[in-house]
Amino acid sequence: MDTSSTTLSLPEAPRDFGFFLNGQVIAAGDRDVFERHSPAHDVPVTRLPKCTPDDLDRAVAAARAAFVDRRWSGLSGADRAAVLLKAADGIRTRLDEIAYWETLESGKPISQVRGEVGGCVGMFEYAAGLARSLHGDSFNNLGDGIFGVVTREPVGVVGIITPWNFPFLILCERVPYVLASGNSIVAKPSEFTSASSVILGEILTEAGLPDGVFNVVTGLGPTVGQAMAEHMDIDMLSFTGSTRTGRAIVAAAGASNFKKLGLELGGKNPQIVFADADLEDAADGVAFGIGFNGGQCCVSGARLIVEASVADQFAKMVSDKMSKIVVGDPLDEATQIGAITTDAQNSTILGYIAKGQDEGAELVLGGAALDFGRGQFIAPTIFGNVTSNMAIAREEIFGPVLTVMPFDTLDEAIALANDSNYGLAASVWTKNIDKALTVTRQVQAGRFWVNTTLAGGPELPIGGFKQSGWGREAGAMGVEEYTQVKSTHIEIGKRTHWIG
Ligand code: TXE
Repeated sequence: MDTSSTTLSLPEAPRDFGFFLNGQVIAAGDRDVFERHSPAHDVPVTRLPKCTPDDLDRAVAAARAAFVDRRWSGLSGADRAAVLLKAADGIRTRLDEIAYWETLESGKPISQVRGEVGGCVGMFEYAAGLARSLHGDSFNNLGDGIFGVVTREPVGVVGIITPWNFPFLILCERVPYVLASGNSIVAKPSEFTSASSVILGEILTEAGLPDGVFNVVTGLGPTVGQAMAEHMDIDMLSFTGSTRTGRAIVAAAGASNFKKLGLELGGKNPQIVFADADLEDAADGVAFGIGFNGGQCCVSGARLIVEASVADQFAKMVSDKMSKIVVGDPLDEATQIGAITTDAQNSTILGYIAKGQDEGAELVLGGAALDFGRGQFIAPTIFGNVTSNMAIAREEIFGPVLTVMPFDTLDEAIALANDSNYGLAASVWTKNIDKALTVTRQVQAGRFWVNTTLAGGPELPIGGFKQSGWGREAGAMGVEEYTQVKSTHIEIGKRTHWIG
C-alpha cells in the first residue's frame, strides 16, 4: 500500500492493529477481534482487539504506576514540552498514514482528514508551550507572618472516550493538553475508528513519552467505556459523544468515585443570517457549516435562521451551493462529503428526513440516499417551512440536513437560536457590528463565529453551554481543566500560640 501517491487504492487485506499498553502495541492474542468495514467501500479495512474490563484494569494500573513514580509528572515543563514537540514531528511524519486509515474507517474525505491531522500537529506544539507556562498564583499581601501560594497539580489518571466523527482530531484536542501538566492517560476510541489512536501511542513512545503514561484500550462502549466511567482508579474522564451516553457517564461517576468529568455532547447549532450580510459569503459558509464532514459534526450549523426579507433568495443561494457539493469516494482527492460513518447513523439521518416530510416541512433539496454501487451516502438536504416544534428543528440529526426558519426582528432571531436544549456553537452573519455583538452576547453557545463558521485552532477553548456539556478543552483552559488547585499557607517566623 503506497499512501504517498494521490490516487490511493484500497488495502489488499485488513490491517491488524493491537491496543496500546505500557509503551507497547499488544496484539489481540486470544481476544475477540472486531473487523471494521469501510462505510464507503464495503470492504474490511482494519481489525482490532475487543479489549475486556481486565485489559482496562491493566491499562489503568500502568497509568497509575507511571503517575505515582513521577516518571512524567515529576519532569520539568520544559522536558515535557520537548516530548510534545517531538510528538508533533512524529504526527507530521506519519500524517499520510494516519489520514489513510482514518479515511478508510470513517468514510471522511482524505483531503479533509489530512487537514485535520495537520491541525493536530499544531495542538501538540501549542500545548508544549503551555507545559512551560503553566503556573499558579501567590499572595504576598497576607501580612508579614504568612505567605500564600496556589499551585496546580495534575489530576492523576485521566480517561478519554472519543467518538467516530473526528477520531484523531478530538483525541488531539485533549491528549497534549492533558499531558502538559503531567497526567497519565487511558484512551478508548470509538469501536468504529480506533486505528489512529493506536498510531498516536506509537508516536508518543517514539517521541520519548515514558511507558505507561499513554495507553489505548480498544473495545466497545457498553463494556470498556462503561467500565471506565465506573472505575475507582480513574480520577477524571473526558467524554465526547451522545447526550444519552453522557447521562450514563454522569450517573456512573456519581455512583463510583465522583471522578471529575469533562463532557462534550450534542449540538443543534444556529446559523443566523441578517439581510445586510454579504449573502454570497454567508451562503457558502452555511453550506460549509452543514456539509462539512457530512454534517456529522457536533458544531454543524444545522439550523439556518434567516431574516424574512431575504429568506427565499438566500435559501435559493444556499441550495445552489449545496447542490454542487461533491459527494463520493473519500479516497478521491476531489470529494467534499464522503460516506456516512456508521450504519446506525445512516438510518438515523434517513429516519429524520422521512420524519421531516411527515411533519409537514418542505423538502427543498436532496432528501435521499445516493447510490454509488457501494457504501452509504446521503445527498445534502434542505428543509423549508420548518417550525421550531418539529423534531428536525429540535433534535440533533448529525447528517447533511439543514432546516430553514425565517425571522423578522433581532429579538426573534435570538429567541429562535436559544430555543434549544443545546448550546455548543453558533454563527452570525451581518455587516452591522451592533447586531453581531448583540447576538454574540445573547445567544447561549460555547463557540461563536461572526461572518465565518467552523473556524478553530489550538488557542481557543471549546465546549458547550446547557446540555452540550461540561468544561472546556484546548487553549490554556484545556490544561487547567486537568489540574487540581492546591492552596498553601506558609508561616513566616514564630507562630502565635493558641494555648498560652
Ligand atoms: O454515540 P456514543 P453514537 C451524537 C450524534 C449521534 C449520536 C449517537 O447525534 O447520532 O450521538 O452516536 C462510547 N459508557 N454524537 O451511538 O454511543 C462509544 O464506544 C461509556 C455526537 O456513536 O455516545 C464511543 O467511544 N462509553 C458526538 C463514544 O462513547 C460509551 C459524536 C461515543 O459513542 C458507552 C458522536 C457507555 N455506556 C455522536 N456507550 C459529538 N459530540 O461530537 C458508548 N460509549
